[in-house]
Formats: sequence, C-alpha cells, structure tokens
Amino acid sequence: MASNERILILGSEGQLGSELSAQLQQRHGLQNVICTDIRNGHPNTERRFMELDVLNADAVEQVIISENVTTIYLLAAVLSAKGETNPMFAWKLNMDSLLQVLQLSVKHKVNRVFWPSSIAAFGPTTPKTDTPQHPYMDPNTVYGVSKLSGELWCQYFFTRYGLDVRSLRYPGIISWKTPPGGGTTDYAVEIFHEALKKGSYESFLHAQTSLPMMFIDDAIRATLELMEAPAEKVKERTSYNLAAMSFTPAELAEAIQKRLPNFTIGYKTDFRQAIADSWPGSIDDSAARRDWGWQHRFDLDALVDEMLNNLRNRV
Ligand code: AKB
Repeated sequence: MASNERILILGSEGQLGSELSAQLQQRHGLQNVICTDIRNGHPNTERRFMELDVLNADAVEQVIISENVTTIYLLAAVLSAKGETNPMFAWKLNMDSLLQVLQLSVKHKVNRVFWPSSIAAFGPTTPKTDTPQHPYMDPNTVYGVSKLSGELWCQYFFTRYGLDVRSLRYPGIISWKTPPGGGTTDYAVEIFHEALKKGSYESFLHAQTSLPMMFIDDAIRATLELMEAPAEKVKERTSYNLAAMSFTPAELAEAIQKRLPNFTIGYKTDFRQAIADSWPGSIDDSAARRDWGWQHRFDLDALVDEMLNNLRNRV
C-alpha cells in the first residue's frame, strides 16, 4: 500500500505496541512501519524490526534521519506496579524517552507524535466517580507522576514549538495476544488465563475495587482515530480521558462464571491495592466523544466473550 507516512514505533513488542503495529502495517504498508524495541518479541513475523534502546538518543536520532520518519509512537514505559519496585529507573525510562523524542521531533520536523498517558495520572484527591477531563491531579506512584509530568511536557512542546503531540489517558487494557507487564490492572488479564488453566484465580485486588477498563481493540481504534483526526479537532493537548467500562474483580468473576460455572475466585491483596485505591473508579470521557467522535464498542459481556473464545485454544 502506498503511504506518505514513515512511522516509527518505540516499544513495539508490548501489549499496545504489538497490536498497534499490526494495524499500522495494514494501513500504511510493511515498509513504512519501523518497529523497534530492546528485544524482538515476534521473530517469525514478517515486518521491519530493529533492536533499539529507547534511552539511546543517538540511535533513535539516526533512525529518525535515515528513515525520514514523519510519525512517532512512543510506547516504551515502566507501568505502575513495576515502577514502584525501582522508582528511579521508572522515572528515567518514562521521562528521558519522552523528552528525547519531543526534542528530536522538533529538530527533525516530525509531523506527529503519540505518547500514552493513563488513569494513573490521577491521584487520591481526584474525584473518584466520572472523573472529569480537568480535575485536581495528585498521583502518588512514580508511574503516575511521570504520566502527569509527561502530559504537561506534551502540552508545552505543542504550545512552544507547535509540535503535534497527541495523547490518551488509557484505562486498564485487556488483551489476549500479548500480555501486559507490571501494571495494577493486570489482574483483569491474568484471571482469564487462570480460569481456563486452573479453574480458579487469586486476585491481588479487593473484590469491590472498581477500575476503568477497556478491550484492546477499542484502545487501538481510539489511538488510530485520535492520530487521524484533523488537528483542529484535537483540543486537549495534555491528554484525553478515555473510557469504555468499569468493573470490580467480583463483577468480572461473575461474568466469567456465567460462561465457566465452576470457576472460583479468592482474594489476597498486596501493595497493588493501595495503587488501585488511589485511582478513579470511572472516567468521564465526554471531551474525546465531543472533539473527535470517540465511541467504545466493547462492554463487559463482549470483552469476556472475546477473551474466553480467543484464549480457549491457546491456554
Ligand atoms: C497499570 O495498571 O499500570 C496500567 C495503567 C492503568 O496505566 N495498566
């Protein structure tokens, strides 16, 4: 397929990157999508892949120059739970990579940059229900602090240099092809694997902890729709609230039990409970719906059907 875009994905092998890169390849052609990560997670897949450490600014700059990159998706990140085990490294990876990409994008006139934020940018004092687009934000994890700071840097580069940076505050993403790594919402993926493998699951979050969640197909579509929206429609230059559904571990277990009646769940909370308690239970994403027409497609039942149907053959 002919495309004028030359797309660089930094962090192509993770949960979002692996599915987003496949969609971008379909839209723009294999030649025009350069997948990079510190390791090749899909060695048998036909595509353009380069091993690249996102913290190596010189190497990233070389790729931007040699490939005439027009669009960058920066997806490499340390997530919330893993970040708490090594806060200084999480800060370094999450912030240095963003600041380098923003500066290189201005220097080499990259047209558009995508950077993911998260519900982790909110904190304990943020309103918990239908969290608005512009609430008080006081994140208390290093991941959340990096997301809030990163959002402000994105807005700064847009205002100061006119760089077209776009961002979404993702909820927990549920996927079956590539697992998430090191997040607080990971229970909602693990539970499906364990339900099919063992018929039971021990949740590290409390039964009644409600968190915003989204099926991966919706998350990828939201990303592409935001990136393809005309610039004048993108009014939030920090990051957009994005929502599909909210549920608790107990509600998810009940939905699984409707399909697997013998499935049982137990609860043994750990340090991730405090992280979840600091985040909102539900999100008001009316700005995204109004500005660029966001609409989710998957609710809890559709998500559980997709997960079980696809994982049944794999597990
Ligand atoms: C995490 O749990 O850290 C992530 C997120 C909500 O950003 N899934």
